[in-house]
Amino acid sequence: MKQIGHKGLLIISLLGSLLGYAQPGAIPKPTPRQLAWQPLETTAFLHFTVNTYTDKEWGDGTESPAIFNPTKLDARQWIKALKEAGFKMAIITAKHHDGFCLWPSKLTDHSVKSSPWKNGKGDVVKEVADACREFGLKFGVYLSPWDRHEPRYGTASYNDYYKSQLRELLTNYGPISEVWFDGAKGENAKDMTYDFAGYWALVRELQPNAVMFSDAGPDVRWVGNESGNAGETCWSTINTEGLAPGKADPKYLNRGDATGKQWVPAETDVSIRPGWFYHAAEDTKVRSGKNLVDLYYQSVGRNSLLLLNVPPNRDGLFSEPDIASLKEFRSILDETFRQNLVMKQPSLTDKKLSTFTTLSANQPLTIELNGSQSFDRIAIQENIANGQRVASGRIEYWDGSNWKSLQSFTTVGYKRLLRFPAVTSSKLRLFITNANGAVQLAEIGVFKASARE
Ligand code: FUL
Repeated sequence: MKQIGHKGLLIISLLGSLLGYAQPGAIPKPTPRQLAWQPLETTAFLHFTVNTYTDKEWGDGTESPAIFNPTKLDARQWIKALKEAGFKMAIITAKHHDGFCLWPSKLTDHSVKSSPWKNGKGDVVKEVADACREFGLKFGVYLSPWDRHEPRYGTASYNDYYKSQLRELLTNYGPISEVWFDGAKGENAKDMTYDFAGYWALVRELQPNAVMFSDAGPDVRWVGNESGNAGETCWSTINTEGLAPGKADPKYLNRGDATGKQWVPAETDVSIRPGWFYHAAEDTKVRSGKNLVDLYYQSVGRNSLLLLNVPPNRDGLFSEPDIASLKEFRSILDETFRQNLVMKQPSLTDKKLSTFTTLSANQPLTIELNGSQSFDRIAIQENIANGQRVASGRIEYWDGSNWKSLQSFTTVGYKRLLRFPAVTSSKLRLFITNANGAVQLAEIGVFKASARE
C-alpha cells in the first residue's frame, strides 16, 4: 500500500462520506459487520502467485502461467497451522498486481487454468475457502485493482472486467468476510480511474456482511505502515472527507482522529518475513514467535487488528520456520493471558463487551486482585458497540501503604494492552483522565506474562 493515485483518494474520500455512519449529535459507532470483525484480533494474509516462482515482490504481468506449479499444494496445511495459532480469518491474494488469477476466471486465460498445476483443473481460491470452512476460519479475498497483465487496464472497460471478476469471487466461494482493495500502483503505471463506487456497491450487494478494506475504508482503514505498528494513540474514527489529494497522511491513518465522523478502524498488515511473497533466501529471516507477540501488543493491544502475512512456498506449503513461529506465538500468548488476576466481578471480567461499568472522567475505579499478586500486563476494553470514548487514563497500584503511579495510557477502544516491569500488589485504581463522554468500561484484566515474552 505504498502509492495511491490522487484520483483514487478523492473517490475514496467522497465515497467515505456517503458510506459514513456518523449521525448528527451522536458519536460514531461500528456497523454490525465492523463489530463482528474487530474481535477476530489475529487474521492472516496469504500472498501467493507467480512471484513465488520468479522470486519477485511485484510481477510485471509478462509471467507465463507455466511457471505456476505448486505440486504439493495443501491449503488444509496452511489453514490448520493458522487455526492452531488462533487465527480467525485468512485472506488470499486471488489476484496480485501481475494479473495472474489463482482461480479459473472465465474472463481471462491468465490464470491457474493455463498452468500445469493439476493440469489446469486446479482452483487455489476454492481450496483455501474450503479449508477455512472446514477449520472454522473466516475467509477473505484480495483482488488487486492494479493489473499489469490485462490489456483493458487503462480503459473504462477494465472496470467491467474487474467487477466481473469480483462477482465470480463473491458468488462462487461461499461467505466472504473481508474484501481487500489495495491502493498500490507503480509510478509508471498506466493512468486508470477505478470505479470504486461500483466495486463497493457490488460487494454490498453480493456479500453484505463483508468488511471492505482500502486506505481509508469504507469499513476498515490501513494503519499507515507495513511494519506492524498501530499508533500508540489509535482512534477507530477518522474524517474521510478530510482525505483530499495529498492529505491521506499515513500518520493520520496510524492514529485516527478523536473528532473523526466515520468509524473506520485500523488494520495492521505486516509480513512474517521481510517480503510479502515467499523467497527461499528469507527462510532464515522469519520473525520469531516472540517477535510476533510484540506485533500483537502493537496492533491488537492498540485498538487495531493484526493481519499477519504467511506466504506459502513453491511447493504450495507453509514452510517449517513459519509454522514453528506461529506455534510459539500462540503458546506465549496463551501462557500470558491464561489467568486474569482480577477478583471476579459481574461486568468487568466476564469476557463480554456488552456488560460494562460506566465511568466518568476522574472518578476512580478500584480493582481488587485475588490477594497479593505479581503482575506486568494489563488489558482494558471499552464497549465499542457504543463508540470509543477514552482519550487518556492512568493506573495506580497499592504498595501496602500508599497509591503509587503505575502506567498512563491514551486511547483504549476495543483493547489496550499495557506492558510494564512486574509489581506486586493486591489492588489497583483506574482513572479515566479525559474522555469524550461517559466511558463504558467493559473488561479489565491483570496478568503475569510468560517468561518467553
Ligand atoms: C501492497 C502491495 O503492493 C504489496 O505487494 C502487498 O500486497 C501489500 C499487502 O500491499 O500495497
